[in-house]
Amino acid sequence: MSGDVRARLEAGEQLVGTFAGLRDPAACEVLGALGFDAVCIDGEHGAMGIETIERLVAATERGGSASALVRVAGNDPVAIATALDTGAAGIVVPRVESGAEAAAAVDAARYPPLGRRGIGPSRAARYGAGVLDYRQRANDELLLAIQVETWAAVQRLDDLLAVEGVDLLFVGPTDLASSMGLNDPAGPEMRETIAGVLERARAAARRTGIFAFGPDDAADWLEAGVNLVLMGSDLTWLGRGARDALAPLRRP
Ligand code: 3PY
Repeated sequence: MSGDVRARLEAGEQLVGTFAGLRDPAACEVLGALGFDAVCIDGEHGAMGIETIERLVAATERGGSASALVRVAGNDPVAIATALDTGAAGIVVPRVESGAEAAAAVDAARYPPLGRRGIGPSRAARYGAGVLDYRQRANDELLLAIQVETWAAVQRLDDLLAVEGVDLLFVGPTDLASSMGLNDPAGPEMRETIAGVLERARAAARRTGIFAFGPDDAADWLEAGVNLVLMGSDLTWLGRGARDALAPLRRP
């Protein structure tokens, strides 16, 4: 499987990753070689199918320094199982809003007795050659993160926190702000709401994660003790890099 992100988080490391939304494996290979701890392939937004996701997981591994995570399209057992079967080190499940939904994610992501994931000897298990070893290690090693990104989830946070088998609560500030009717995902009201979520998760001995818009934002969340910060995406870096390179050439 693609890296040891869960073990590192459990050992107390704070990790920094980024999202991948481009469908060319070269993007993940580059990101995977830059020193990020994780590349999270985004199967939720954009037109990305499972064949592409599998290629991007392999490309991230080729990069050599990052674990490959997959944000699945939704809290769906097929999406979760096929994402893990690619060999990803873990998954991020978007828009989880209740204890029952968190339990469904566990059910789909974990092998019995914790869940009901089916044995599919695919890339994760070396196409069958490593199936017994993988089956034995998967429940202990794969990261299951659920996203808290709606006001309904914040209101039911205690129910989410009570579900065994979830490793990490990952805050999505943009969607959370949107569901609260706020425009600025980095404004003071959001900061306060998010700080409350992080504190309650920590009090329940759960690890936390968050999306950061850039390095300053990421540094603030690391300082605040967040365990996994996923900062920007390949598209962010492409856009910002090109804009910054062009800007001095266009000055009057
Ligand atoms: C959010 O900010 O809502 C996210 O889910 C980040 O990808």
